[in-house]
Amino acid sequence: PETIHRLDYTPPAWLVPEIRLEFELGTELTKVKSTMKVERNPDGSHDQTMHLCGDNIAVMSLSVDGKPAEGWTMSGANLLLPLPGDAHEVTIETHLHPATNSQLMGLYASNGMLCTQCEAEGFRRITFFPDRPDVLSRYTVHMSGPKDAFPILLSNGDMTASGEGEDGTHWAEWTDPWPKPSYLFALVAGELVARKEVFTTMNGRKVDLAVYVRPGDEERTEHAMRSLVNSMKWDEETFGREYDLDTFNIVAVSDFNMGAMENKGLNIFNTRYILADPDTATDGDFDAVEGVVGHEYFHNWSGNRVTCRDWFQLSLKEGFTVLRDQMFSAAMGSEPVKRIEDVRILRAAQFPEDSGPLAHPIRPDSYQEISNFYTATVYNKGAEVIRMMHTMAGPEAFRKGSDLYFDRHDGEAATCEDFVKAMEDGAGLDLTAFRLWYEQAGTPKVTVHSEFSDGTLTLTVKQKVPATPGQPHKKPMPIPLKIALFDRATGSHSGEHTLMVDKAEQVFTFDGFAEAPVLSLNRGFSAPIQLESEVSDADIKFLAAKDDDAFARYEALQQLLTRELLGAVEHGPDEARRAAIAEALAAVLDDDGIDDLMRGELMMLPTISFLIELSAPADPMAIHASRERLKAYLGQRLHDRLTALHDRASAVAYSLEADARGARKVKTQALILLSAADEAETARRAEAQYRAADNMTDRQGALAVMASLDAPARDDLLADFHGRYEGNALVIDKWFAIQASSLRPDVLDAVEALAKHPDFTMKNPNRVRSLYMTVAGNPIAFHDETGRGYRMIADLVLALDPLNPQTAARFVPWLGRWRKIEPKRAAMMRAELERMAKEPSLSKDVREQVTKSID
Ligand code: HT7
Ligand code: ZN
Repeated sequence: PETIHRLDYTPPAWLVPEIRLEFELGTELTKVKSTMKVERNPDGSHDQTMHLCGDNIAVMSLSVDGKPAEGWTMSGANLLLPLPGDAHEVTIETHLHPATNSQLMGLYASNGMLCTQCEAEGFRRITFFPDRPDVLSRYTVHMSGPKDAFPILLSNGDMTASGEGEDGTHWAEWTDPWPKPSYLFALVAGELVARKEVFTTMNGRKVDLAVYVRPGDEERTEHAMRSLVNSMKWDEETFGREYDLDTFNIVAVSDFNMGAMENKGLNIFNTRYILADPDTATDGDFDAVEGVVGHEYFHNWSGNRVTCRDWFQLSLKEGFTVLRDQMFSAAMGSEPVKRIEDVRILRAAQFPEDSGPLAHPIRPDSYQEISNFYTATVYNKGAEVIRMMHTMAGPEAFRKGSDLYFDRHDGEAATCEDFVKAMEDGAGLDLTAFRLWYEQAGTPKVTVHSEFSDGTLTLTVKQKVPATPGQPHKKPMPIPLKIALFDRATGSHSGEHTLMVDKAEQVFTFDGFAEAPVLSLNRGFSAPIQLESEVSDADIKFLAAKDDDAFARYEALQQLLTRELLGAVEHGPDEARRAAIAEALAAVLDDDGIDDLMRGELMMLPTISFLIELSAPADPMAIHASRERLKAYLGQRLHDRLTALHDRASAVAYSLEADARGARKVKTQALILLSAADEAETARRAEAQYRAADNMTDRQGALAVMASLDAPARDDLLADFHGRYEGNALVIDKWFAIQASSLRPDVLDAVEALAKHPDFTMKNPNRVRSLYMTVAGNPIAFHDETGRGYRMIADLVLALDPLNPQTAARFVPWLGRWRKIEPKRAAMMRAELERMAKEPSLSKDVREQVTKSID
């Protein structure tokens, strides 16, 4: 496959200022007529030929200025159209078959309705077009179809006309006044019902809001609507961004490759991120709905009004929008808890990517298939990079930078460089060296060595950015490292410092201490680095108890836990350290000053994926065993506190308020710690929690704990859960995932049986992910010593690839982590990659991931 390089960018030779699309809708056959006003780009090459992308479509008719076109040719799937003048009208007809579109890109059928997904390169599956984000057009969309099958007809912008046709058909016309790239085009047709509300913007304009779902689901849209209204208000208050159409529609569809899509004025969502009520959605699901609704809405400015020049700039919209959704969720809930969750995701998903064969900078230099670059690096590390600018500038100056960015580039297709320049000019920062974060892949490793004499503390900070594919030699990165120096006697500090670390080795001194202070480093996770600190266990324990930065307090406990978990793999448990951990956790359980949402975070052990990262080449089973051993130890040592906590939290009535959510969180965390210590008692408590539950958080939490136990009630509860929620796709997804996450030795047998269950289908990405992504993330299953877990994932990729290459490709990176794993398993993982590579008909998506993962 062809490799596309960032530096090869050239502006388009032809522009399309206006397009009219006419759809005759049908599930089996949809006819599309596109009429484009095209004009030569004064800033482009003077190519006489217009290049129109296509994918899996054929030209049914083609005319230029009303006459049949002459001299056009096909170059592979693309159309080459010679045009003699500077401006023309081009009309093309294509035929689509939505019912058989299993890739879920372009126009497809889902659960009886028709919908589109065009980012990144799906529009070319609808009509021939210069399908690149720097070609911006005004769209008018006319659609007609049978009224009984498609009573609701939606597209971008506002509806400008509608009417009845013949033979039970009807039509609607939608006009979007804002020029947009083709990836933001959307259309939805089907039987839908809506929750509606009117939002008044900061300038008093009324906007009609609607959340469309399938009949029967409308009761589960209240939280999505609330989240949308909150997002609109928050973006006005925090970034000064107002909505710019009279209509804002959201539609939930059950077959979707990703989470959601920010099409202008018509966001399309995976049902998973819209539907939520207490009986079917956990607190985590509620949070995810809020975050994703916010994310897609925020794209209206960071992505739509200012879009990307080319796909290498993806982080321009995604990194910035992730930061915006993180800030929004923090503002709606608990800031420190949200920060902890975001860092946990970064460490579990992005750090492994950054140190593996698929590592790439947040602005990649090349790709074969752009869908493979919707990664944790582009999204989450991209957000961290902009967060560092926020840290360096402070909130007011950052806002000046973002205002300037939006003003300067409104209506444009911009680059990451444009964003950085606007931040420099608006926020008054010098980001010359900081631009390295866009260029270099890899997580910097930072070590801090401290010495104390005569009242002076000397910190020697060293950093090393590891080599990554294509980048063997790295320069030191500019790292804003927030620190505080604690007085041992008083337990307080005299203020935070932000050290700008930008050399391979640097020395910082601090005077005026009577005794060596305790170091609190990278507070708030001010930089996305791996910190190797020499801080003693005693000092970490001090911070775990006393640090006033909630994130740093969490971090101190995690560090202590990590030391013990990895140390025990090498040379067995360290009694003194285990006791220190138990004491620190006991303090967490006893501390009335901590709310339960934070307590729940502090009770969680580091993820196996993060521990593998730190101990490569890792024996995943040894890490898992070490984790279970520590859980058992803590479960025993803290037994009375944990059961008391479980009892206390069980008495709290259901509500969506923070206290009640916190109670549910600690309830299940207590069960998790207890489960490794006393199976029988935990099974009794889990069963009681399940049977008493009046909400999904408690029910799922109890069932997930139960799924790993060998308890008599286990199978009954699993059957009860399935029976209770039969027909509710999102909850049945949970039923599959709960079983695939089991830590029992028979988990792979169970997964094989589940793959044959009548509710399992390869056609629905949520269902496939619920079973197999859970297997890939379950160390007991995936790293089974026979290699069966690896084979299962490779078999899945090969079976899914012909149907849905994008979703199939997302499983490959799990096998690509072979270098991090001990040699015997690594060889089996690599062998599966080699087996996949031999398959001649692999998609471009899977082939790119497999080839890069083997090297
Ligand atoms: N911007 C959206 C990306 C997206 C996507 C990309 C490839 C294939 C399918 C997709 N669906 C949505 C999602 C977002 O970041 O908001
Ligand atoms: Zn996004």
